[in-house]
Amino acid sequence: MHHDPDCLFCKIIEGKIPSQKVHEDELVYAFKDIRPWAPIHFLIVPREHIASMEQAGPEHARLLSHMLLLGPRLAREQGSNPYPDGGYRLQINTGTEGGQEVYHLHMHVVAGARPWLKS
Ligand code: DGP
Repeated sequence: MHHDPDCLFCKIIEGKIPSQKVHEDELVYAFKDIRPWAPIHFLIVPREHIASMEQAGPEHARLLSHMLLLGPRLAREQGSNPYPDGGYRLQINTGTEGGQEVYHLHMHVVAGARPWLKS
């Protein structure tokens, strides 16, 4: 499995940098975002170092479907309000104009507020 010793999220997955774990399994590690946008905000990160969605291919289909299906389950476990009045946001930022800061693929799971709606 590809690993980058200089990558922040690889270091978090290895436990070299502390994090608040939400979930882990053989494919992913999930932990709370250090700068939350909402009361519930965590990241689902593949154990394999894939820089972004631009490097993802058909060989990652199982991983990507796992991430997508895990997001809602973990959002509910973390206390997201029930659908349809509650809900959650699943977001993968990609590249500079996509707002990506950390170049290790990750999916944001955000719930418990609607910071994206202007009030
Ligand atoms: P993005 O912009 O999609 O690349 O989001 C990267 C997120 O990673 C950002 O919301 C903040 C979070 N983050 C950055 N450094 C750390 C860290 O050291 N620990 C944790 N828990 N989160 C981090």
